[in-house]
Amino acid sequence: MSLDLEKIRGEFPVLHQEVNGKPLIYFDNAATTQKPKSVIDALSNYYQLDNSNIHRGAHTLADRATRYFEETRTAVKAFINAKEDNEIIFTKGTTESINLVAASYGKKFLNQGDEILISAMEHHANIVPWQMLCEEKGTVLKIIPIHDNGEIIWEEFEKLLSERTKILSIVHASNALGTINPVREMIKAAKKWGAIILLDGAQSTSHLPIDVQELDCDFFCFSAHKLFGPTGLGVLYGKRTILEEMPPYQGGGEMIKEVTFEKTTFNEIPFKFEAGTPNIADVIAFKKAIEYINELGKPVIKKHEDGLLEYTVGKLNEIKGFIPVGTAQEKVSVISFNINGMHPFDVGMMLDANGIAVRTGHHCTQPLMQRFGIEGTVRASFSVYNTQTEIDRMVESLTKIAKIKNR
Ligand code: C6P
Repeated sequence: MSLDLEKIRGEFPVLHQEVNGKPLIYFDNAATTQKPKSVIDALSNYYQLDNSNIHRGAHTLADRATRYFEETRTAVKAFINAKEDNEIIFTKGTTESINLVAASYGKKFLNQGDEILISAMEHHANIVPWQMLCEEKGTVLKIIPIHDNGEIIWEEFEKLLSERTKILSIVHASNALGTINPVREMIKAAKKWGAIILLDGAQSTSHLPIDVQELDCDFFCFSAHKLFGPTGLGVLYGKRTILEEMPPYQGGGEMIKEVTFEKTTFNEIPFKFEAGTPNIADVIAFKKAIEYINELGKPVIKKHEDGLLEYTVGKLNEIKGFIPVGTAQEKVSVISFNINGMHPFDVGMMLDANGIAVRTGHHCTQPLMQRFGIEGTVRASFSVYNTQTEIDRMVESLTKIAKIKNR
């Protein structure tokens, strides 16, 4: 099945505007995707019709809002094929999900000398929480090195595994390079040593089918805003048996069973990890984003994006001065590059002057940029609503930009 791009584009109001006098071309989807009308309407409808606090009120609106909220949890469970609803915890985003695991699981189960394994291509969200834990507990952070094409060096990964490896926390798809890591094989290898696995699915969940049971990961994290959902909302999936053993992350309302001044007992999962009034409207609207993806079908979306990626790489390789960064075999639709002799920020500004939105800089992966000996890159990342015509316009602009320094 191929996509009806005109219809799809019609569902995203933000795309239909001019920027700097040119029709907007939005190629910053790895930062955040645009939102379809169904998601925007769900947000507005919630505030117009259902606004209420959840899990507590004994009135109709509260019941309705609670039901809608919990329906999203069930939809997320199905979306990533978790076993149970209570394995789905709503957070602020991938960042908070990883912080929750580091702070809760890490504090309880990790000890001095234990090792946490991450890769050289991690986002800061999958580096800093572990570093903070290492400071506190004397655990050790180990880094899996990568090849020049942006793939992990398998032999080095295997060498780093030992009985000291307590956590493997790895990005499923790199935001800065696009690399899809061989997580199935990595999980199998790390499990042999008894490690707990966390997958950072921030960039994979919108492109790849996710089956947490088949993957056999212990934790899986992603952000709603990168898959057509609202900002400020994320998911932490955790295996029930592990979540039940973990102490709460934050204290407050909702996460308790009983409070006295002497002692507090905690609620069941997932509520134990959802202290305070949650992001009700965004959770409810997120169900529409999941439905949107399910209706189109991830394989169809991925095929479209793969086609765009291949087409772009072919065209950009023809530009004198084009330097790709990250050329792994398996990639999501992210293309990172530099133009010889030019600062990525300047390239980004010139593209913006033509209405083309890309991200420039280190993409919150400073150690990765250091690995490549660069300050940053220009990053174009595609989504389901992007077209070949838009790519042609970017290529045309970049050809002119590159000529400034590469005649
Ligand atoms: N990457 C990008 O432009 P939050 O900010 O919590 O929703 O997601 C953090 C995060 C974690 N891991 C990966 C692989 C990510 O790509 C991101 C977010 C955005 O690449 C914003 S820095």
